Amino acid sequence: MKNIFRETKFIRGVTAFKSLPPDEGVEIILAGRSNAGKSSALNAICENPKLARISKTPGRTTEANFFEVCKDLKLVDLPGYGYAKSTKKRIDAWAPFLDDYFASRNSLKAAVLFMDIRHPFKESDRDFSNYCSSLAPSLELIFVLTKADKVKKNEQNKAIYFLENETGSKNIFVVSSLKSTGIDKLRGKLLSFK
Ligand SMILES: Nc1nc2c(ncn2[C@@H]2O[C@H](COP(=O)(O)OP(=O)(O)OP(=O)(O)O)[C@@H](O)[C@H]2O)c(=O)[nH]1
Ligand SMILES: [Mg+2]
Repeated sequence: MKNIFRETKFIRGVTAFKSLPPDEGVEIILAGRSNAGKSSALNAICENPKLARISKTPGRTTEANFFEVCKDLKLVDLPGYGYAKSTKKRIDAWAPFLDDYFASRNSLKAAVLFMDIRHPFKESDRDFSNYCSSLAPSLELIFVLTKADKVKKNEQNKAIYFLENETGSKNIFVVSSLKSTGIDKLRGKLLSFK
């Protein structure tokens, strides 16, 4: 089947509410701790290694980067949270913009929360989930365990079990952007919001 995500284009990086693209169609945010593999997953979904910048250094993504998949679907690659000492400052710097964004964005339908499968649902992930539920109660949370290629099958299952218990959710995907496993299922999930 044709992968419509291949046509995805970068629109712009946003750091202020007034710079947001028009609030229309469906928007899905990609969130998670720094280095969780958000940008890599976006590139794997879109089969375009040059689309979003990837780095071994956490904190590479510093703006909310808007990508247009097609006229009525956008993906938003957010800066990572939970990064070392600067975390608090970074989250505080973002908060005013994100509060408004989450609370008022009609097109925002889902948040994909990426987590390294070796470190599932840390405190900052719980904070972010709670933040989403409080500001945007109708937002669907999708949990994605990344870097599946780094662990054996039984460790993958342990992480899934742990995450299910912690969140009470079955909306869980396991992917490896490196090997492109689980990516097609995730594409299907994202398209279901269109
Ligand atoms: N082995 C493996 N490494 C991965 C995978 N996905 C991402 N990585 C590596 O993890 C590191 C971080 O990846 P990014 O995609 O830049 O992470 P991010 O969540 O966008 O990070 P920030 O932009 O800093 O928030 C890079 O070194 C990637 O190559 C994967 O599926 N398998
Ligand atoms: Mg990134």
